[in-house]
Amino acid sequence: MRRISILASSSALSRSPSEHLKCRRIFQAAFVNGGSSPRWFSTSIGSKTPAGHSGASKLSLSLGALAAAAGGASLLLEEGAYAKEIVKPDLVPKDVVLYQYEACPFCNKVKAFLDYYDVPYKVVEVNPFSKKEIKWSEYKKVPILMVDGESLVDSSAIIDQMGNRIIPVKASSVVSADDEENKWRRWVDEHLVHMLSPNIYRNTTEALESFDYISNNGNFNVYEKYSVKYAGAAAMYFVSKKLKKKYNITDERAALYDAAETWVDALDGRDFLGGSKPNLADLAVFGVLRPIRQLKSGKDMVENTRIGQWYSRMEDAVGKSSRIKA
Ligand SMILES: N[C@@H](CCC(=O)N[C@@H](CS)C(=O)NCC(=O)O)C(=O)O
Repeated sequence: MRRISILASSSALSRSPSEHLKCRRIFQAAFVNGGSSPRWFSTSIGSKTPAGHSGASKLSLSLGALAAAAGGASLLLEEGAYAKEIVKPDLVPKDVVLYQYEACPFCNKVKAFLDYYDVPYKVVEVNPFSKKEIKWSEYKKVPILMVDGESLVDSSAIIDQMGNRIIPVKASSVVSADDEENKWRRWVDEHLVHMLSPNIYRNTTEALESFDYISNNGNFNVYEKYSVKYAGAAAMYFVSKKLKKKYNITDERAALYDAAETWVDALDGRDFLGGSKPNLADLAVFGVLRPIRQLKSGKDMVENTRIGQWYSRMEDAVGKSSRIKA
């Protein structure tokens, strides 16, 4: 369903000039809300075109009349401007199964890719203690992606191989070692992911919050589920202190904010690193941040850095999960 957001003028003004230019479906009207506080709301007005964002936005509301009736403060009416990338149906694999831990950043990187390219996939949640779901595999980490009977391992390699398969036009940039996209994909694997554990387990409250999420979403038997929350939180609290040393982090929050700001600087005023659409680096950053977004560390990051607007654009572009029932 196409979404029309009505944004009050203050949030409209917080958008960058490039966003104003690039959002193709913006309608401006004058409206009085009696000086009340800014707010936004959404409504569905119809179904999406196959491309999700084609020229079908013939919203012919008489905004002038609305404006005339209301008169006064400025409002923006904006359709969700970004959409998934549609893959040629014959390139989409028939059977895709992701072996994962729900909260694992590498697994979420793969899911961001599959969701954005709308590749249907089943999920098998692996028990981190027994790993019985991946007994058949020599590789003992997750993610493992089974694609039409072939098992792919390691998140970046999985994305490269899937990218070569379903986005042929991208193949040359995927293999080129030193382009911008690859540089930032490497930054995700070599820098950004290391910011996560020290932040989500940084004190007992946050470690418990993280393990509450992990124990409720992971594959644990009933005994593990209740013990993992407290034992896991305690263990990871100490592990995260070691990780801080290993990666030379003194203030973990400052390091997370710094990474977020570094990413926004890399965007250099563009909606996405990929320009008007996300590229594989956008998807990688979004994927690894997604599991922490609703935790205290993720909320703090969005409140204290400029990353929020890009993150919202990514949510819009990646859209609903393409996960199907196993
Ligand atoms: N480089 C790998 C790293 C994968 C990884 O370290 N996964 C963790 C989960 S987040 C794992 O499976 N660790 C081993 C374990 O849980 O026993 C990738 O990008 O996929």
